[in-house]
Amino acid sequence: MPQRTHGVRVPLPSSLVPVTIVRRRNRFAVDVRAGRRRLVLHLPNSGRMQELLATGAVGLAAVAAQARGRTQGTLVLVRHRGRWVGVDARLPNRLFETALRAGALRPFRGYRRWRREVPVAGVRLDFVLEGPGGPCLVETKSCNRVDDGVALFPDAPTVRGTAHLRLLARAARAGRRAAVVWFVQRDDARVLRPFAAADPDFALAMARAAQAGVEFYAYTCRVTPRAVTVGSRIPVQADPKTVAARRVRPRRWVRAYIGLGSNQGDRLALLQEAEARLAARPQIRITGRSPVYESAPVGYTAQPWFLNRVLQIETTLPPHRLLTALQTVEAALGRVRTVRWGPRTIDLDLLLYGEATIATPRLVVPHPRLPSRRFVLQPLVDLDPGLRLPDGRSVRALLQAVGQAQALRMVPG
Ligand code: GSY
Repeated sequence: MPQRTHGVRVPLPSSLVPVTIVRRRNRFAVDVRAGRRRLVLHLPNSGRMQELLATGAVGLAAVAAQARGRTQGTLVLVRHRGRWVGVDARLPNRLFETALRAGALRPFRGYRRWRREVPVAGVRLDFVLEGPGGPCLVETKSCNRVDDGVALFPDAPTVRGTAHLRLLARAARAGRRAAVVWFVQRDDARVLRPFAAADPDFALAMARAAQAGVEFYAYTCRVTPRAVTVGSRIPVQADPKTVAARRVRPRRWVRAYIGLGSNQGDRLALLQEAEARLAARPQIRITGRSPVYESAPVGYTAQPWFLNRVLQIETTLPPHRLLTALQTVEAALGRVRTVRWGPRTIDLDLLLYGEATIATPRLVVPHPRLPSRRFVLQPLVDLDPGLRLPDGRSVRALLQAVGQAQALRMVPG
């Protein structure tokens, strides 16, 4: 059951000014329009926030009477899909301190004194709380990325964040209490997870910190132009299965799914030849093949229709070596990479690898476009109607959500 926390509220300045985002100027500044004025605002947040800071998005800013340095104010809120979202990453510390004073967060009741910005082992910790049971080390984090109810953190690599987790893990192993508290500055999250695709090192550090005994808490917030108020506590899933790819070393057979696509030459023969070349490897066995579908091109649409199918395989190859094997088959069958997303004799995509979540510059698994491609989702459901992604999403539900707009028809194969 979500736990409700009443009354923890940080008021926002009363004179917030409506602005329209023009563009992100750099990591910490954004160009906006306020009426007829063009302003440069400070963005107190190092996250990527691409979906929030789209050109034309509406926001609210604290505009200074006189410009300070190169900026004329601070962006505080952005309107996104009908709700206000907080973008000031400094706010969580204030929310947490307000909550401490009010004794409003159950896991931290009983701490009457605390220090802020405490240097420990070369890192600055947000809080060290003093209580009868000994100190508790706390880092607060601001999160404002939510996909389908899942709060994802971080949305850009954070070396500092990973260093904090490692420090907290060491403290926990030494028997001290240590915690990370996320404030999701919006009200539509029901769970928080590491965003492994954005920062695999942070995701791994989070899994290790959880194993070491670091406590994780996350709270949603009700955000209005007047105040940010702490809402419900939501679960944090550190996901011990999230590991950097180089650490996935199967000794046994791992199930994986490979997407095949061709829209040049003898398309069906190419799909069959690609399968035969994979099956010829001792480390790969084919355990299922979907029907063949003819599908309208998705993405770059000025190209011929594709033939697509998905193979279910078992393999002892680790993910990057499997990727190399797929690229070797592509090269042997004459694939030349010219136009990105353009015509190709054969394309072999690693869609899923066991339950692994992998995010490295060369390989991202699950395949990042899998959830939006009918020509992949339909064959996956044909192979296993109960299939789920590592984050728990049902492939069949994703297929239903995509609908029938992307044309697809089964052909003899
Ligand atoms: O990564 C697959 C290449 N590809 C395809 C494809 O295989 N089928 C369809 N229908 N559209 C596609 N767009 C791209 S890129």
